[in-house]
Amino acid sequence: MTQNFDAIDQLAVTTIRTLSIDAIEKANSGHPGAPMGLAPVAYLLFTRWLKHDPADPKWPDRDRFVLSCGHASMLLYSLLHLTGYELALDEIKNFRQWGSKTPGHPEVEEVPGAEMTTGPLGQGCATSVGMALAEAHLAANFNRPDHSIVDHRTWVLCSDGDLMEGVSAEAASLAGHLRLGKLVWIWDDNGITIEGSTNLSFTEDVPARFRAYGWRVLESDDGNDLEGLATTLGEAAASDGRPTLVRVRTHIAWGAPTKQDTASAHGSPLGAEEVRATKRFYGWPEGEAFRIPPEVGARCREVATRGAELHSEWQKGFDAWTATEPELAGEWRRRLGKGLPDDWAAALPVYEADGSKMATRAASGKVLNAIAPVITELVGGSADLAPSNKSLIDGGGDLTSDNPGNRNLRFGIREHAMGAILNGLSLHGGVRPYGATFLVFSDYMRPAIRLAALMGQPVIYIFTHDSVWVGEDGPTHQPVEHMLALRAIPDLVVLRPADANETAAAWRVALERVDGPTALLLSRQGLPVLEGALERGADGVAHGAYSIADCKSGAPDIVIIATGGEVSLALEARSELAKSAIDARVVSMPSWELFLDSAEDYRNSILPPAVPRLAVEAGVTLGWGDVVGGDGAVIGIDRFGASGQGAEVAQRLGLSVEAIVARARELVGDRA
Ligand SMILES: Cc1ncc(C[n+]2csc(CCOP(=O)(O)OP(=O)(O)O)c2C)c(N)n1
Repeated sequence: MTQNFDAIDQLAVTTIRTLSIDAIEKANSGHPGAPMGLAPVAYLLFTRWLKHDPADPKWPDRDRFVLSCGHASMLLYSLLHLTGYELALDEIKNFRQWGSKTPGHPEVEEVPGAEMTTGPLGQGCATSVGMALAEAHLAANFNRPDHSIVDHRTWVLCSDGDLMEGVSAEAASLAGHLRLGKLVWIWDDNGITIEGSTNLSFTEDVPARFRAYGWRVLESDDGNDLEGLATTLGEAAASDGRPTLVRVRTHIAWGAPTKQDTASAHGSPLGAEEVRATKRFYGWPEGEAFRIPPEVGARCREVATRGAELHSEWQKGFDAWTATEPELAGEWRRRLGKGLPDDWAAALPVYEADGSKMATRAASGKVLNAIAPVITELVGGSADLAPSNKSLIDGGGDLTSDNPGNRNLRFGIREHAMGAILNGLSLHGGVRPYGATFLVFSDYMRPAIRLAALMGQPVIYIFTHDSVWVGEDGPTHQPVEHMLALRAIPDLVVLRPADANETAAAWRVALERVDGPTALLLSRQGLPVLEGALERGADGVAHGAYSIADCKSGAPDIVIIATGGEVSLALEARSELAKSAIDARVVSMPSWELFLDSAEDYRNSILPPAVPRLAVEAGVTLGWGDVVGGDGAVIGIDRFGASGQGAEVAQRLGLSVEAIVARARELVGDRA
């Protein structure tokens, strides 16, 4: 099929190239090479294949487009501007400047039309798998024989660096397994990275690797041949049931006389001389910057017209579907609006403090299963630790290629991809994703967790086996620095509940959060159901900390602050201290972030400024100094753990009732 390209299309491609060059030149910063090489395929995608409506970048049934090689941001901004998104030319002239809508790398909240924040290579590719999964899952649950309200593709532009990163390999493996047929990655095979030729470090047979994952691979040998590229993209758009990798051979900085095919064109402006020579080569006025020929503007804006038509066609179908499926439509609206069902919290289980013990991971599993029938958008799974993480939805079924509507995801041992896929599920909308593994392996997910926080995505992490009480598996499996490491991520809420009731409250906080991720840190070992946690825990957890056992008199002699499993130790210590007339308050502090967010009056009521404080947590002490203040003390673990029985390891590393009592006595002045 011939695609009828004319001189205006060629001119449009050159416009994308020169806009990118000019913006980078003006900013004196940026990456011109990739936009120059990728302009033809990206132009085709945006104008002929991508289903999108520039007037409504949030149209739920739009195709998702991810620029995984975020350093090529000017390519995206040029296309968004030309095709009619709310991104003025002045924004492009302000590329990379404070407050502009054209940040150095695309940022989802800042750039209308950016589906996600990219820049860390590999993340976009892996995240796209979550978007495609969400599409398949929602299509299975919401489409009806006469109405397809969910039917779109997920497209990715990626670079060598994206495909070198392990996270893209993990995600591609899973995408092939799940046969995500509407997923297309377009690989900018330009053979150049920052240090030079890819021959330095990347000589594997990438197409063979992807075929082995179960992908279809298409190849286009000339990244400047619009006709050839269009044929290939057309094939890519026609799914054969497998995800598709399109390898496009391009030239970095195509047209730059001395910089084409060199690493120097990757990440620096071309320079005035080279810009003039490049424009001369393109047949472009040398002296004019940010030039958009009117016929190019008009041609590109046809996308907006076509997009509006596609959107309104979809809307008609959606309205008809709404009329025949009112209940389903209500559910759709609720889910897309990120609202929880009315009265959902009534489903949360409650536990009596009857002396029984329950690991908080077990409590979490019970909470999940109690709310899953009500909160139907909950979809998730574990990186092969579901039995330990208690993360399966009973009766939810495995989400497979044959049953994409099911709710239990089997991520395999792919924590990093799991993190990114959770982001993709969340960014897509319509589902509420959670992922689980041991806390110690949260390190394997950290880049994706950081992006979830940066993008404000309400992903839920279930991190179990949260301390040295893991025991016999030894220091490789015993987290010590992880709580602090997670707390260090801005906008991530970290919650370490002390018992079953606090666990339910922590889930509540996580579910009610719509603008950022939440990590639930849960114990492997059984923990007593604590008195007071049911009555005051729900509110207390939401405030980040509360007094779970107060002093007997008006003011405490000491406040003992603890988190998770250490709260019950602190409570025992309080009873011991009472024997020597030391009147202690125990504060359960499941979340630093929420506590710091609480009103100052509340904080002072929980931690009265004049009272000495002792913090107890089975992790590194770094950071606790700020909580206890200069006169306070911290009991923690500033070393790796050790193999042995959990309770013994903890005891030997200094976490015991006796140790807490002794330190508390020191702080208040020995009264024994
Ligand atoms: C995870 C990660 N590591 C390193 C970088 C820094 N970096 C930016 S681009 C790039 C590689 C550039 O090569 P390629 O991906 O082929 O892009 P091209 O040179 O073709 O533009 C690197 C190492 C990054 N952005 N993300």
